[in-house]
Order: sequence, then C-alpha cells, then structure tokens
Amino acid sequence: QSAAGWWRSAAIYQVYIRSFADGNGDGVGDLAGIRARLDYLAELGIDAIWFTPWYPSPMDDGGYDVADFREIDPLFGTLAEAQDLIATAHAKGIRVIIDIVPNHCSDEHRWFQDALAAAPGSPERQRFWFRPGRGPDGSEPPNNWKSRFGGPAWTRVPDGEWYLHLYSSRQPDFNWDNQDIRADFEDVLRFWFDRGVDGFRIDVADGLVKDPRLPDADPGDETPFSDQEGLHEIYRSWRKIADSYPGDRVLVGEMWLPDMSRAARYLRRDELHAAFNFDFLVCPWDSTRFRDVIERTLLAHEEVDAPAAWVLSNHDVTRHVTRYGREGDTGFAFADRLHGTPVDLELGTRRARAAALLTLALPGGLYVYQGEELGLWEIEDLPDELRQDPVWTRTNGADPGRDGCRVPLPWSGDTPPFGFGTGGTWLPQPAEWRSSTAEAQAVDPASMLRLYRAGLRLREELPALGDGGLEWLSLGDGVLAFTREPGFTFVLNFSDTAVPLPPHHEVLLTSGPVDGGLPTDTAVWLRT
Ligand code: TEU
Repeated sequence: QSAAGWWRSAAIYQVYIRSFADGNGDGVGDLAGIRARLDYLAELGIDAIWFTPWYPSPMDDGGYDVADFREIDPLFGTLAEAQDLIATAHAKGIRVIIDIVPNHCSDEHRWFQDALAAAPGSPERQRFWFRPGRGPDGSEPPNNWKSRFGGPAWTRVPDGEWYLHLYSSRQPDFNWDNQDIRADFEDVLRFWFDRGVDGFRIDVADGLVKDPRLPDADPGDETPFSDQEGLHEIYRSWRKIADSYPGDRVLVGEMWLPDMSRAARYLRRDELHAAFNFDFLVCPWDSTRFRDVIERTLLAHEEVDAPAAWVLSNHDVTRHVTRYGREGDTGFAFADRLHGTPVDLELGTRRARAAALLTLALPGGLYVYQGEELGLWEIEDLPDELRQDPVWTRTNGADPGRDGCRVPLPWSGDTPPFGFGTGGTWLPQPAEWRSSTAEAQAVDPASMLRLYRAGLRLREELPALGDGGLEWLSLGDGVLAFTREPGFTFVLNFSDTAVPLPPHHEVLLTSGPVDGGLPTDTAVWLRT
C-alpha cells in the first residue's frame, strides 16, 4: 500500500460509474454496484481504480458538470458509501483515484446561480468569464472561440452579458485568476485526501488558465485557452497539498496537447506526477507509427524523469476494437469521421489483443477503460432518441458523440441487462454481448478477460516490466520488437506475413496462436 512511486508502473482501471454496475435496479451504475464488483477488479489484477465524477450533477455531460464538489450524487449513492468504497478497495490492495473537474462547473452550481442573480461586474460574476458582447447591440459573442462540443463557446444571459464555456452551455468556465476559485479547489483537494483518496485525475488540466485579453483565435489554435504559463503556479500549490499527506498521493493530468513534450513540462517534482498519453488514440495500425509514438513519448518522459501513462481507450473515444477493425484508416479515435464505416470485429479483436500486450509491456503505467478487458466494441447503432452526449445535441447529430463507448457492461447471463443490475440499462446493450460477459469469459482460456488477467499477473511478477527503459530490436519490416532487462522480449507483427521468433526463448504469453512463427497482428512476450 505505501510503496513509494507506486504510480510509476501502475495499471489503473477506469470506472465510468453510470455504466459499470447497478446496485439499486434503476438502470444506472452506482457505488453499491461497484462495491459488489470489487473482487472482480482485485482478481483482474489492477493496482488502482479511477472513478469518473461522482459528484451531484444534472448529468448534462455525464457528471462532468459538477454542482457540488464535496458531495456524492444521490443517483450514485452517499458520501458514507463513497468512504466505505475507498476503505474496502484499500483493504483489497486497490488504490482509488477520483476525477476533479476544475475548468468548469454545472450551471446548477451555487456559484453560477449566484453569478446569474448578480449584476455585471459583481464579485459573483468575476468567478466566471462574463463579458459584454460585440457589435452595436452586443449581440455577437465576445470573441470567436468555439466550444469543444460544437457551436460558439459563449452563451448570452438575459441582462445581455455573455459567459464562456469551452464545453456545453451548462458548463460555465471558472476564472482561475479569481482567488475564491483557487482557495476553494485547494479545499476540495483536502476534503477528498482527508477521506482517503490516493489521487486525482485532473479534467482538462491544460485549460484552466485563459489569456485574460480573450483574443480571437485562428481555427484549430487553442493557444489562448490551453497550456498557458499560469497553470504551473496552480499545480505547484496542488502538489504541496498532495505531498503534505502520507501514502504517495498522485496528480494525473488530462491534457490534449499537440505534443507529449508539451505535457511533460508539467511533470515535475513540484507539479504533476503523470499525464495521460493519448497518442495511441490517434495512431493508425502501423508499426512505424506505433514505434514513433513510443519513441517520442519515452524521450519526453525521460527528460523529466516521469513515467509514461499509456491509454488505448477511454469514455471519450471510439473503443479500440472498433478502431482497429475499421477498413481503411484506423487511426482516429473520435466518432464523427468514420462513424458507420464497415468494421471487422474479428480483425479489431485480434489487434486489440496484441495492443493490450504491448501497453502492458511498455515502460511506465497504463490505463484500462472498463470493458476493454472484455473486448467490448463501440455500439454505433444506438437509436438517436436515446443518445445523451451533449456533443450529439450541440452538433445537431453531425457528430454521433460518445455514447457508443459508454454502454453498460455485460456481466453475466444470456440476455440484456446481462447482470448489469435488476432493472434495465440507461443505454441498450446488443444481444451479441451474450458471449462477451465477464462470466462467460472467465471460463474461456482464449478470452480477452483471461488475456488481461494473465498479462496483469505476469506484469507484477516480471521485474523487467513497469517503470524503466527499453532497447529496440530489428526483426524486419512491419515488426515492432524490443527487449527489457532482465530477460524480456516483446514482438508484435504488424506485417501481413508470419515472422520467425528470435531463437533461445521461452514463450510467456501470446495474444493469439503461435506455431514456430508469429502470425500477422499477433504479439508475444518471451523470456530471453
Ligand atoms: O474531456 C476533455 C476533452 O476536451 C475531450 O476529450 C472531449 O471530450 C472531446 O474533445 C469531445 O469530443 C474531458 C472529459 O474526459 C470529458 O468526458 C468531458 O466531457 C470534458 O472533459 C468536459 O469536462
């Protein structure tokens, strides 16, 4: 439990609470559901859980619109249940990281309600970004910034002022130049550290500080509202708080920056411990591109002595079984561009198995998004009227949004809700998931679940894996191969012909059948 630097090689499982397990039969996942499944996670072999936001929320953005940072939404449970869940996880050797959403809050947060009720220029309004509009009657937004969910990043209130929101109009951005905001979030960190959490996943960690002049931006240029110098000061004060607690508490940044070396500037002894690496989410299935991502990432992290944190999927992107099964371009993780183009699930699954062994073998730590250990795929044919993601609404359906990777998990049985709960499921599950349930996969040695279990267990046992470095091997075109000391070799064959395995080895684990040679889209772990 207290091993220093545990996060440097941790396998962290992302629980998207609404869709994990439902304990009270209302069709929505909750804390009671998670508690009943902790043994499943212990058996899987992960080191920590990251819970997506569990705070009171109108759920306009699945809980990323927080109305109170110090409570639990009644939909999920109570504060007492959360504390019990943390303690029970700890007793099973699992650490707990929670989401914190400092860039914005819900429009139902008391401070935003106060701001709406107050006059332009008031201290209440200064906690957010309220500005007069442009044009003769102020009917144009204050600048040209776009919301990341589509449409303008500004919404007008009845007295004529506009407020900034980088996401939905129900997620007003905080003004981090305001001392109330800074002091309150420091207090929120302490509130949860006091309740035993091992760390925070910081939502939109690159976006808190805005260029105070709020200048127009060129399309695609996020400079005025991302990666601003003032962020460092905020994370330095957060790190002091984390370090003032025993037990190696951790701060993980969610930053979508064009280059990992930019995110690495925040990975310092006095700022963040780690930042997600999202490069695989936009990397096509190609050995050269994969190697390039790995090399650049390791280089950026070596320079700052921080571990990489690999990601194949999360609750914002198309599940990677689907990405890797797409005909044509497989590299893009956002749903809009390739939505509905043909998918070969068998191909996608084979590649996802190989990718799992890759991320488990790479230096650093990794995140496992719930359901990836079951090989779940993106559900692309959800009925439009059931879609809930604001991305769908704000783009008038041009972008299908992120509901397809958020369908409730199949646990057991032959028909929906597949043991998710005693009620229904807030999004419908496909009948084909009958062979994807955790129950069915547990007894199938060839299943994705058994592959993840075996990989995670071996990862604990093999001293070569986790934190450290790697040496590349040249085994021919289209073959990604490296060694790690002591005595470990990884090979993934991206080429379309089988390749011979290096001599003098013992096969520890493979992502698929191997006989003499390593077939296409197959990965292997060797003791060398
Ligand atoms: O996401 C940050 C983000 O900018 C993208 O991942 C975003 O979801 C994508 O561009 C939309 O198409 C984080 C959370 O992970 C996400 O779920 C939230 O919606 C978002 O912040 C706002 O809190």
